[in-house]
Amino acid sequence: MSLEDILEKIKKAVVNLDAENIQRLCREALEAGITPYEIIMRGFSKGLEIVGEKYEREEYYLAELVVAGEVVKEGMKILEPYLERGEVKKIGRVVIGTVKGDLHDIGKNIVKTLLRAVGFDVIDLGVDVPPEKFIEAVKKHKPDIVAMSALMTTTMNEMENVIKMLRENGLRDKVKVIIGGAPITKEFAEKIGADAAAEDAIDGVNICKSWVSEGDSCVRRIKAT
Ligand code: B12
Repeated sequence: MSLEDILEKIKKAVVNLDAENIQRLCREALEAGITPYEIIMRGFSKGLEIVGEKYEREEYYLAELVVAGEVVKEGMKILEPYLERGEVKKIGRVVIGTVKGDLHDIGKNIVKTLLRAVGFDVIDLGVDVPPEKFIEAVKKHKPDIVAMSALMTTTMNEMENVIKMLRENGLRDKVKVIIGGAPITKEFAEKIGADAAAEDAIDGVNICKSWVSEGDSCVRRIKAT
């Protein structure tokens, strides 16, 4: 079986809500030398895209969205140990969360795992995070970066509320703000005063890395612990 075939099978397992075979397919893919990232981007994400389209066409309903999410989570359990590199030198600290009203966390969790893999200390606030909780976490953990995820056009505006509240609390110039999620664009990031919008998880991780390695004025390197 070619590498393309294996990735195609993983994509189809997500679309067909095949929780039974997803872990076996992920193991096969890793054994064949496919990277966890390729499995995520070309298998899981492509599959979830199709699930979303089916939902829009009313071929799938909420129950199927839930199961598709679970299938990916099962698959991620196999990939995560390959993404976590154990003891790595800490290069910075990120507070991450999915904004208020939004329960989507698959993308946010991928970003978290990759950030940890490259050496960030990541504080995950979870889903449906109100602006006050982001502010509280910034005060408490003093991160270099605040990262927010939103998957719905109806919740993305919450990101602006977090940025406004950072400003009101005199914290905006102490952190970089990166946003991501399917509906997020660079134009939106500019409009709401975020520092960057990520196209995907890797783009986001690269942007965060560039901020800490640039030694940006508001980015404080934390000591390896
Ligand atoms: C799975 C899913 C669910 C699952 C979520 C499970 C979970 N634990 O996350 C469940 C069933 C809970 C769900 C619920 C709902 N969903 Co839903 N869901 C999806 C689906 C199919 C996939 C989302 C996903 O995980 N994609 C894969 C990940 C990997 O992609 P991603 O999140 O975009 O993340 C990538 C990048 O964007 C980036 N990224 C993401 N966040 C961040 C953050 C940072 C900082 C960075 C750097 C990068 C980054 O990195 C990731 C990897 O590259 C999408 C369809 C779609 N095409 O997106 C609909 C979709 C998002 N859902 C939708 C809807 C309507 C709903 C519901 C309202 C349905 C309902 N009637 O109840 C509810 C809302 C619940 C709520 N309050 O949040 C709509 C949203 C439409 C809109 N208004 O914009 C979509 C687009 C489906 C559709 N086509 O209509 N959903």
